[in-house]
Amino acid sequence: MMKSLAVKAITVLLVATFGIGTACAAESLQDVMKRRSLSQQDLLSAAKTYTPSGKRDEFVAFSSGGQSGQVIIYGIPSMRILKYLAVFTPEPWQGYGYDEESKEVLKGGWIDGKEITWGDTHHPAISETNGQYDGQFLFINDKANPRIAVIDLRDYETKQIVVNPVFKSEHGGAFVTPNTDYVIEASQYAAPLEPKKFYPLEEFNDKYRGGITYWKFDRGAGRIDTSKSFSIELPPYSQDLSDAGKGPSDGWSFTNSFCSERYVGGIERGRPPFEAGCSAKDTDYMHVINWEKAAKLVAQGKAKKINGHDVLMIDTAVKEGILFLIPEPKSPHGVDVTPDGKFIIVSGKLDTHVSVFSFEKIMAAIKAGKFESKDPYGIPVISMQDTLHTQVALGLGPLHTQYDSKKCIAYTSLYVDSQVAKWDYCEGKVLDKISVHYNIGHLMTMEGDSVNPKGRYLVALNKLAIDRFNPVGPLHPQNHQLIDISNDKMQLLYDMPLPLGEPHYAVAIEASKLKPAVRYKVGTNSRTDKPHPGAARAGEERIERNGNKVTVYGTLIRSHITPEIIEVDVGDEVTINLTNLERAEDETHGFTVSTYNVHASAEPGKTVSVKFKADKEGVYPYYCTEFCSALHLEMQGYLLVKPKGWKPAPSKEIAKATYTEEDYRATLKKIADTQAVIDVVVGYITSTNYKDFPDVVNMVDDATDQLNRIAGAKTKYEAAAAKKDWEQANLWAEQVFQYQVKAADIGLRAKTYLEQNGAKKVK
Ligand code: CUK
Ligand code: CUA
Repeated sequence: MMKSLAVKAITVLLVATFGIGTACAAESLQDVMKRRSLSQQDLLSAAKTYTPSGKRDEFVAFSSGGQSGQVIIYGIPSMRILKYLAVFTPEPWQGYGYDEESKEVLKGGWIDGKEITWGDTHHPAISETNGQYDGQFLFINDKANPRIAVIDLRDYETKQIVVNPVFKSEHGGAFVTPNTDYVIEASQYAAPLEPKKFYPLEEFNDKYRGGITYWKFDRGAGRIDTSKSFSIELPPYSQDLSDAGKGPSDGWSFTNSFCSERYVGGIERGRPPFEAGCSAKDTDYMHVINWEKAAKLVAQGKAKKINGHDVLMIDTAVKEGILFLIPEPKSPHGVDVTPDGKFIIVSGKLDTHVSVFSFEKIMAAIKAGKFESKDPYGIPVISMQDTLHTQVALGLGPLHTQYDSKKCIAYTSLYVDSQVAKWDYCEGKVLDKISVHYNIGHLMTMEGDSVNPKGRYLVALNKLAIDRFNPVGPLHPQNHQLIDISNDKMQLLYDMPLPLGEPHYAVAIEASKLKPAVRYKVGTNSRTDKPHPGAARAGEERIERNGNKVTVYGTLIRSHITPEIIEVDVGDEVTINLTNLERAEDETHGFTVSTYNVHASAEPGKTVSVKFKADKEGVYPYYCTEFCSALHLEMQGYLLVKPKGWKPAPSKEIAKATYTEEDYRATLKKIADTQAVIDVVVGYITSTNYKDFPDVVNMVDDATDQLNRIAGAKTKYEAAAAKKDWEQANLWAEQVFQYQVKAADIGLRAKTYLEQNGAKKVK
């Protein structure tokens, strides 16, 4: 041992002094450029994106996860993925769908009593205060099964899933009003509003409907209040994207549509297909809605209850003057309100133009009662000419628009051209274009749909990657391309493969606005934010039986699961509650029981539970699934499922190892040595102003927890030694050593933290 260490030390010295042992001297920047065929431009891009070890990103992006039903979180400009956040789909790492608390959240998303385990997420939205991102909540929609999820950014957990009570599909959500009073969700494919109601397609125009739901968000509760939410009935035009007005247009919302032809396909019945009939007319309709007044009408009882939900019918909406239509170039996609709230920009997917509508002109026409016609449902139609500010030819397939921090500057994705166009919507002129790879859908600038966009970067969310990455089979990753927009010319910086579903939209917020917690108050159910009835503190662990129901109140702390043995009878219903007693940052424990398909992730302070029927007799190890300490592998236990009528044999004891007095003395020596180390660390910490560092205070509390357990174990080893039971004496002494090791580990981390964060000597 000594010898090998010495050899190692000498080798290190030789390498450091003479470069012996390395192939050649360190490469210069020029060498690396040559070897990797990098241009000056590449180096500039690298310098703009490379985030050195330990440094953090300026912005955090929340991307839809498409068919994965999740949210993908990454940093900008490094484009490093930080988390896949489970929303509509079970996700085992987070225990989502494998512990009881998250199952309750997922259950909120069941439809007609049916479990739904996937979602098609499209549009994430960050909560806003006065039109600015506030970093408190995130919302995202499920297009396939019309639902909205609420994620709390204090702990990045999905708290609620609400099912739309009147739609069968949706798309134009989630978009928030400037103070997050409402979360907007528009339907997509028209269907009868009543649940489980059948009407033949021949009755499409009469019985099928679209609509928009305004979900009332209760910020204090951090949940959508379904009882105060309402919808507006709309014609069976396929409503598409939405956006809320802001500034002068606050109180209004805009939703466009396609297939206002109300065409019904059916090749099998000899009819031309949907795509032909749905793009026959030159225009579709933008819906202009006064949601603020709509909410008042609902409060006055003017809505009709459908499936227990308030719906303002078209007739009422028309009579009360809250619903208007404006023709827009056919098959439009994005509808995006400018940061100042004065214009609404609509992209006509099949047109080369983007159309800039003026809110002021819209209001003037409404005020003057100047309408060009009514649609078949009696909704007043305002003329396009009366409301257009300008139209700009950008290129083929314009889809979505985002804004810059610079006035009047917008960026629009061009799907067919595979380009991003930078243009001026006040003057109506194109400023720059850049090619992307390939077929861009949405694009995103930093806080680019708020009243206060931050500029700097743009991400192109491309639909195809084709040849950009190492091939991984016929299914390719998505490609999010980072573009620098801080100068007049856009510059492509980075390709990021995104290997999870097809993201549609993403939103990015200044990282400094996000302030997630590092721990829960001990015993919290993270999905309800309330104290968990199954919580236990140290010393309160127990197993209770009530008939065939066994409930475990357990705890987790490095490196120990209490209890270590759970005995049940075959057929028992077992609930295991676990509270993580840790306070230190990132000290998560996981929990699973062999072959019972349960898993939980218990972050510091959290209480989680897993539940299953012990329907097969046998021996099932359980263990901690997160590598949490040097003795993580020993963080284990046994679930014993006993056969019916099984009785233990009278004299059997658990197999013993044999220890001698010598072993016991050696362990005592080890304890004394370790204590000396701990004393030095404690001496250092208490000599500083450590109380000024809340993170260190928490670490010290955790370490003290471990040290406080020593007294009990010490009494046991001394009693055993007095009886010359060296087996017991040695094992309890070893346990004391384990408490010391964990305390020392935390203590050393606290010491490093203090050294790195400029703690001052006070003694
Ligand atoms: S959508 Cu997919 S590219 Cu759902 Cu916003 Cu436009
Ligand atoms: Cu706790 Cu591993």
